[in-house]
Amino acid sequence: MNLTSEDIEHFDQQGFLIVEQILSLEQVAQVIESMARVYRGEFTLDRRPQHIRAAHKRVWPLGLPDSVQWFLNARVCDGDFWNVATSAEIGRVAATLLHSPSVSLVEDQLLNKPPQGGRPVKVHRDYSYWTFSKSSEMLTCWMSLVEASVEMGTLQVIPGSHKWEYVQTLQLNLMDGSEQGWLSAAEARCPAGTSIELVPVVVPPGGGVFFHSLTFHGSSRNTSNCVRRAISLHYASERCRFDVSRVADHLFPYTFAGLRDGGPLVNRWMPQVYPPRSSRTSTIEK
Ligand SMILES: O=C(O)CCC(=O)C(=O)O
Repeated sequence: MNLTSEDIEHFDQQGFLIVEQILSLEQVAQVIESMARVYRGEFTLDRRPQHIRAAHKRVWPLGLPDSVQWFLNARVCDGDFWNVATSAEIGRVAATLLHSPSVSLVEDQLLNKPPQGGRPVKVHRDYSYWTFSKSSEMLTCWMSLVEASVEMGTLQVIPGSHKWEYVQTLQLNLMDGSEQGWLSAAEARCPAGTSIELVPVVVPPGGGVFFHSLTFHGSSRNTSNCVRRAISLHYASERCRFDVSRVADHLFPYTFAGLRDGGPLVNRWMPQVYPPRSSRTSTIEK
């Protein structure tokens, strides 16, 4: 993936960049296979601490039966998915778009949306779930594993919305899934005189979108007969700093182990993926 200066400028101005091919078709096939296994609760290399594994023998996806089956942090449970999620190549693109010398991977998601009416995901900003970082210099790489279309309920982004006012609000009902109020979070922040435009991410399998953590995005109903399969990876720039006061009610508190308040967001579960650690000995502390 080679980015042009126009690509970087587009990301800076619009808050997103659609890329036709991020994963190869071979990688897509492998990820689909690993995903099916992870959804069955079968893992190749479970990196969770022993006490967490003992307490949570089964790991269920979040969501309703007909909403996105939201499986968070699969990399921590599964070795195959760890390898995909920690790709230095995707990390390099994330670092370039964030204008950061390095990036760490702070979260990942498996995102199967059921066919024949799978519910919409309300429009939201990812940073509102990541206030454990004092900075919003973070981004998401969302990748489709199928031929993505509006009919399938592909992701849609709102251009320029990363520059709109930010007010910390946690939307807890992202997947409860009616069309009503689908856009309400964006409508509340849209500057007067600006109309909301939605850009659907229509890409072949392996394609996707990089978008800023403040870019509003969501997805509509899957009206097709096929499962809409997707994954997303979430990165923090080197300038992000840990805010320990924000993790009290986080779903996966152990993933913050060893992080120092005000220190970099890098530990064994949130690895620096670019540059790979072997080629760079330490993260710069500022
Ligand atoms: O896949 C979807 O429909 C929503 C994904 C999403 O919101 C995300 O990856 O941040």
